[in-house]
Amino acid sequence: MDDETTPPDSKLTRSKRRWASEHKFITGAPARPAEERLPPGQHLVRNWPVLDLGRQPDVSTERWRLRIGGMVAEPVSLDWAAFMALPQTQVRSDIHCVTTWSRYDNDWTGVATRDLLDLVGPAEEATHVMLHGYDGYTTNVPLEDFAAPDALLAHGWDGKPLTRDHGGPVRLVIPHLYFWKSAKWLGGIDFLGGDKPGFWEQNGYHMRGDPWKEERYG
Ligand SMILES: Nc1nc2c(c(=O)[nH]1)N[C@H]1C(S)=C(S)[C@@H](COP(=O)(O)O)O[C@H]1N2
Ligand SMILES: [Mo]
Repeated sequence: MDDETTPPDSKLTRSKRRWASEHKFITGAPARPAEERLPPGQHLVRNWPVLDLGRQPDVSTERWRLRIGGMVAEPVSLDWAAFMALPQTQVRSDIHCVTTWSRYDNDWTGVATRDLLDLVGPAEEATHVMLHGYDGYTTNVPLEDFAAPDALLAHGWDGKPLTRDHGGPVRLVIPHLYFWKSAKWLGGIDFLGGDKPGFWEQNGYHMRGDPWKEERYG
């Protein structure tokens, strides 16, 4: 091979290639072409509707804990200080709700799911996670979707603490799936060796929920 035309295969170039394939460090611009930004059957809203089971638990940051367990090397229970001491990430992303509204350009602050995965070390056999809300809500997500580079556990929106009606103090945000997968008032994450339906999934919603494939109902 000719050194002039072959790029050097250093550790850094390998890392950079991986970052490029993962779209790492992209914080704003959507990766999809503009005409594909709005998934089929969706319409844009400017407001931010509130949807939940009708119970909005009042969880202070003093009382809040995040329990992570199941198929992980290091099960943990994080209090607020431990959670806020993790690396902090900012992501701008769009919301797509299965009830057909979408909302563009939401500025989230929180902990990237990837940084959480580094902390707990999922077992090789783990394939899915079950998210638990303080209101008793559950929803299941494939581990690969949970680990998406723009997925995060958000405690801030638009530069302010996430309000209680939208799931504060901490909610999940997985932008590339319908919003019912983004559990509000997040209190627990269980790593599983297989798929299991959560609340809406038991009631007919899709196990994965990709808006671009219109995976609304199972
Ligand atoms: N804990 C919890 N999380 C939840 C829900 C819920 O009822 N409880 N509803 C889901 C649904 S169906 C949607 S569309 C979004 C709504 O989030 P929002 O009220 O911030 O718009 O939260 C999702 N996460
Ligand atoms: Mo929803």
